[in-house]
Amino acid sequence: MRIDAVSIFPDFFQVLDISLLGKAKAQELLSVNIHDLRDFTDDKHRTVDDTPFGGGAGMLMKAEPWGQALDKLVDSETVVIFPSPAGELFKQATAKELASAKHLVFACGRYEGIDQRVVDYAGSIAKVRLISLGDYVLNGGEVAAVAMIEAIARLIPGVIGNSESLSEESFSEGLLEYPSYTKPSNWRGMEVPEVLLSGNHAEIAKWRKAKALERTGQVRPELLP
Ligand code: 6GU
Repeated sequence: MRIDAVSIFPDFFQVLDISLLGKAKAQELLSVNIHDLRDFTDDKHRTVDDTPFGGGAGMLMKAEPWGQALDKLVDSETVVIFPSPAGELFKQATAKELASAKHLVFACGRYEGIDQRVVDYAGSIAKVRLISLGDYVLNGGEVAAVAMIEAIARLIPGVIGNSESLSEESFSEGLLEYPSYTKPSNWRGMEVPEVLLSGNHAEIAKWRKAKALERTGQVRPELLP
């Protein structure tokens, strides 16, 4: 998979060079390319924002730098993602869907957002998704894009190296993950649940399922079947 991200703060994406994604890139399963939106301006001040028609607080991102960036990066096989609190919710199912794409472009807005015609134009040359990380407001799309890229990239076949850890994690069966323990079996007076020390795999699986259901019911009851 190829991922491009466009932003006025390319440094936000440096964290992607750490660990998992570093491995994915080393295995050549993924290439990530970060672009500075200001490189797509032609004026001396490298202007990317302007005041909104109709008035209102704050600045909007102007269309043409985005137009130039999209023209360079997008083809008909691209999925263009606009991180936005006004978008559909990003879920594990969204990550799975996007993990099979050939090419993703993340268009990261700042300020009060991007001129709507950029989204409409992107939709005329490629598939477009407006995607939100959750019901709260971030200062820009970069942190959301980094989170989405990590969630997507670890699902690319071959990246994680242990497909069982994918099938047993939270959301893989629509439930939150059961609690886990490692050595020592007694830590500061707290014991590991005895069934986990029993070696009885059927009983352990039963216990884990019950704990996953219990935890999901307590904190995310809307996820229960
Ligand atoms: Cl994707 N962008 C911004 N700016 N804020 C958000 C978000 C995205 N998701 C939740 N809040």
